[in-house]
Amino acid sequence: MAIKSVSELERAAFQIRKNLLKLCSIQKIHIGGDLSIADVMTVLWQYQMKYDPNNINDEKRDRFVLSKGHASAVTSFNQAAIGCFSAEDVINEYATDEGRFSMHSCNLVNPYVEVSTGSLGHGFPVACGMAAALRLKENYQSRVYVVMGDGEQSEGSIWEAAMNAVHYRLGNLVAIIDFNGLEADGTLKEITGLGNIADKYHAFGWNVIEINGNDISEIKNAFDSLPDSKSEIPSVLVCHTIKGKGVPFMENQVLWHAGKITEEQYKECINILEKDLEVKLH
Ligand SMILES: Cc1ncc(C[n+]2csc(CCOP(=O)(O)OP(=O)(O)O)c2C)c(N)n1
Repeated sequence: MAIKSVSELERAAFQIRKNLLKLCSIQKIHIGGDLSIADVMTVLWQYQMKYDPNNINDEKRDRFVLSKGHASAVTSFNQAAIGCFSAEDVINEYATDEGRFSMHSCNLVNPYVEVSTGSLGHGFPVACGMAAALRLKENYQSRVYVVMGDGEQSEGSIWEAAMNAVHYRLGNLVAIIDFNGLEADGTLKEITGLGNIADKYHAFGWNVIEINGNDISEIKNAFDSLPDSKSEIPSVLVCHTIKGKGVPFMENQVLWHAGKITEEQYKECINILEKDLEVKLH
């Protein structure tokens, strides 16, 4: 059942962060980029997408591709929230030999993953192909949502896909860019420096929606404003976010691209997040 209200979505995003930090106190995960995109992923999975965990091969389902495949934990916890499996499953099986969950998304072991990802720059072109294929079906309604990193934009395949999505009129494609300004080992500006990414997609012919990607209400409005899946122009949500969002000692810190926290740090984080939620709900 989709969540409708902003306050319920705030609570859901809090629970996602809590699960992420619990896992992070047990295993090393890509916590920085999980936290930056946590709000968008919560609204996407728990409000926006048409996806029935009991009928995952339904032709009418929306498709999701995690092009920044290292944000696997935040994806799995959202899938747990809608009933694909439990959050405890994710925590217990993460990075174990027989487990379905690990530092990248893998559909060989997890049927809820549409496409295995982790090598950056590949998920986006695959998502374009999926959107094009769906448009060949009569009466299609499905959208394809694809989440990318901002550092990932420096892969050449991204721009080939961006051109082709417009050429093939993929109005059922929704690209989401986690624009957090940091990569794995430096800032975006130091490494490739994208300039104005919204202008670039606009110049390629995309419908560009620019939002604060850590504001649940703005995210929800952005999804509500998407053109019909039968429209002919692909949409991109440029989401300004903070890497490590919600945990002050991780925010905007390159070193927290991936890592593990102590039990004490976990308790400190939860205290901060609880206070933060209280403020948001009042
Ligand atoms: C093709 C490829 N090159 C390099 C890497 C190593 N790598 C993993 S995450 C990452 C940083 C990506 O930064 P960004 O896209 O901004 O994502 P964020 O961590 O901010 O979510 C890199 C370079 C990779 N996974 N794939």
